[in-house]
Amino acid sequence: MAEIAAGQAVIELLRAEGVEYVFGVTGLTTNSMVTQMYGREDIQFVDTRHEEGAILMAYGYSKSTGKPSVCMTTSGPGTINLAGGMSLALKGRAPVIAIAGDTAMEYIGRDGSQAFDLVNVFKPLTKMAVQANTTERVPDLVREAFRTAMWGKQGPVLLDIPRDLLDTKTLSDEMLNPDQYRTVNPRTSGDQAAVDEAVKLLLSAERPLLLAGGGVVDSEASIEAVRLADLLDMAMVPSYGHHDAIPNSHPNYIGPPGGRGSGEAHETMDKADVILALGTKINQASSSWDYSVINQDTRIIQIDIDPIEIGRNYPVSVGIVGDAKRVAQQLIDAVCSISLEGKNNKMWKSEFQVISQKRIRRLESERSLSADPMMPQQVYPELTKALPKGAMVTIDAGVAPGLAYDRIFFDEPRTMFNYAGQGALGMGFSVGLGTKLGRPDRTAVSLHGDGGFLYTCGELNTAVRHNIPSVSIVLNNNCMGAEKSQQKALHNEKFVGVDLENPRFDKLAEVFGAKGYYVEHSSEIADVVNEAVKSNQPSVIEIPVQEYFPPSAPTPR
Ligand SMILES: Cc1ncc(C[n+]2csc(CCOP(=O)(O)OP(=O)(O)O)c2C)c(N)n1
Ligand SMILES: [Mg+2]
Repeated sequence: MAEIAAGQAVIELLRAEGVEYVFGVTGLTTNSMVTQMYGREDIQFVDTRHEEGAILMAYGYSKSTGKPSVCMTTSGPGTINLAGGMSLALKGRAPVIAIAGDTAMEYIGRDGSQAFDLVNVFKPLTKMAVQANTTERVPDLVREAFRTAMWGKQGPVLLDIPRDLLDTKTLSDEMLNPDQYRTVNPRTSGDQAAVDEAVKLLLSAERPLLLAGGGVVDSEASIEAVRLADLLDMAMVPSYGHHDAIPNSHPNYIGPPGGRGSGEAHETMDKADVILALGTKINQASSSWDYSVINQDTRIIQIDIDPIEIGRNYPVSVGIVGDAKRVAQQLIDAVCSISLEGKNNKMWKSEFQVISQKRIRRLESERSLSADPMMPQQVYPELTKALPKGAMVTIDAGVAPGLAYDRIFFDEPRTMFNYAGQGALGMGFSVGLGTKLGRPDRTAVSLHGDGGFLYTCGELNTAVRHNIPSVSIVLNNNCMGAEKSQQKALHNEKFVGVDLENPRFDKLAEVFGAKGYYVEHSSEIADVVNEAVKSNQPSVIEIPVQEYFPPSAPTPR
């Protein structure tokens, strides 16, 4: 490559990775890069109204596509504003690359204006946080950022570039393709002896259960997971937050575990004699990490790309390090080499199908609810009617949106997005926008409480300017319900900081130039959601709902 402006070289390095959007807010220190996107169609700067919105959108983009995403922020406060979203990207295993323009080298380490030790601020929140120290190193460090974000268990990276390394500088770089500097689509096979041992255990099982985790989504192993479950009559349960790992309409599907999941999933997990934990660390929310859900006698086969996760939370009978898709295929091959039909566990299948039907009946019984304002449960069957195939749903924290865990059915991977064990209220709106930018062919819906929606709803302005037609549903119970329920149960109803007075969210949307809808009757929900989707404009639907604090899903112990 001929000598070009160093800022332009950074943009070309991003283009080599196929980056189409850079999310961020401008600042003096990034202008040499940002202005290089002027007038370009192949790469656009999505300017948000706050850096947190930028990184949350990047997160949604990565999770909906499986591709790396990029945000670009300025020195000090601009980049520090990424911390919340960065911690979500770490917990949610999203390859988000944050390029931070820093102050010039001469202001670092002497309390210069906006100078902070960003590398150390972000070290615990990233897979790698590094500062460039010469202009010539920048291309290699950009490649290192993508390599790090994408290998193994994916995650975020911070690349700090002091502005004087780019401003007025030029670079020439031999532009490499990603497959020249990192493994693209890497598939690590599992140890064959361990695979054979796992198959022996699976074939001896009478009540096998597949626990499908985020690794199944990340490695696109859903088809193999279902094939295994079919071959061995395994009950299927997703790990909490990864309900889209396996099709929820499959006859072997039970329901999600977790406090906001289903007691029926817990009941089935408890009965299993062998659990095949595929692509999962067996997260805390799925099992509480005790024996209240998983039976102490149950034998566990665990498959994870990250060796540190094997046996970390439960003792395993067989542990296999590898890519979920590749190892699942190895298991299928090994089962079929013994018997092409696999092994039927008919009695178990009829037993777990009775349990899954119990869940369906429990959810159906909620259809007879009626109240004014409506109960939040009433929203879900109506919303489900309106969701087209492959719709992506982002669930914010909060008790009313949290009812979605047990009540929305996911049939395709990369359609469910949540706070991923990071737990931040308010992530939903911007993440939902990012999913829509990533997959414009799919409908994107985000579910919020009234508390969570105001966190980043300033990005309604970004949605309108950049024409991102996501549909946001605000379940308004006029309180921080999840916390009010705690103060009610554990603190003698001394309510502090939990009752809210809100603006009308539909009117707020209209002020921003988005569509606003207000729905008081459950029978209108499906039509309004359909209308919002058809409008192809950013839309906010406010639904007033009762305060309702459901008990946690029951556990066997
Ligand atoms: C960043 C952050 N701050 C605070 C909390 C604690 N928190 C969890 S849920 C919640 C209230 C949610 O209220 P709302 O969004 O209205 O949903 P609701 O529970 O009322 O349905 C709060 C304050 C959190 N999880 N994350
Ligand atoms: Mg609320």
